Amino acid sequence: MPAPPLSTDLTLDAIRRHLRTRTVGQTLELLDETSSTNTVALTLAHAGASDGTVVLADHQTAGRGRLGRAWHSPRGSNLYCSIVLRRDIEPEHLANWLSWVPLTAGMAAARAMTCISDLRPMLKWPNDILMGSRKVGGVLCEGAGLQKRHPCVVVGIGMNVNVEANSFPDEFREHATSLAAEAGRQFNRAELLATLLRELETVWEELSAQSGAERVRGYSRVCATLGRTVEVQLLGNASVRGRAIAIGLDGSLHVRQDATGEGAGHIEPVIVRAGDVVHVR
Ligand code: BT5
Repeated sequence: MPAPPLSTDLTLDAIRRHLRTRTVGQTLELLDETSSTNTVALTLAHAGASDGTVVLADHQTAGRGRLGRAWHSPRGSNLYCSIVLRRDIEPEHLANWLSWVPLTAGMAAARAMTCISDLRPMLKWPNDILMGSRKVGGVLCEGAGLQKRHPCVVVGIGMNVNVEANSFPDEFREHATSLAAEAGRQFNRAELLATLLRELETVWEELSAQSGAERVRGYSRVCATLGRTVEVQLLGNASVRGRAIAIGLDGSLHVRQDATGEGAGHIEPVIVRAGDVVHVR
């Protein structure tokens, strides 16, 4: 039988044929269209959805990024998915765990892309998946009950898969790309999704098993931000400019600020726990 056209590649059957996980994606809801898979997954999480539940949509009418920004989500060409993640975490480790969840999700997304395409995406701290300087995907984590001993997070991942590079809106066309635009061929989304879910399962097992130093080493290897001159917009109006020199054990970004004059070399780096990074050089 001839292969189905790629626009109909995202079916439950096709996903299950490729899926090799124990928990992540074993419960999976595939929607033709929704506002935002994160919104649906948050509702399911509040209603008690189990760890590893996945919501996937072919099209989002109100896909979102961080800080109320929009995520461009055309039909039939990309991946928009949200995963319910539940763990048993000691309260004193909660903040650390919460900062590593989005970083490790980005690592899993980059690994999955490499597995199916041989491309080598890198990560812009904290949540962008880049091919060169262009964004090919992003991660949005939202809490669904963090006050308890059993925190629950919804991890939303958007990947530009088969969308044409010239179809992005003007505002960010120069800064966006897709796997197909980079590789010069189309990809099967069911296979990519199943690979992503397997990689997520792996990174989240590693997150519980690894030492902090191993975690930092793993992330640093795929982090395009390290060594770059960056401009960081902190929450509020403040910003920091300098060289990104390290990832902290808590997943923070350490930035040595530009400074001149006596004693400049001894200024402690700024530790950034949340913010928007621009790679300047
Ligand atoms: C992100 O936000 O990068 C997180 C994106 C997460 C999207 C997924 S899709 C499944 C789940 N359900 C949702 O509703 N969301 C998640 P941020 O760092 O704030 O980046 C947003 C910015 O990226 C926008 O302001 C645009 O400049 C740019 N942008 C929007 N859509 C894009 C796209 N498809 N590809 C590349 N860049 C895009």
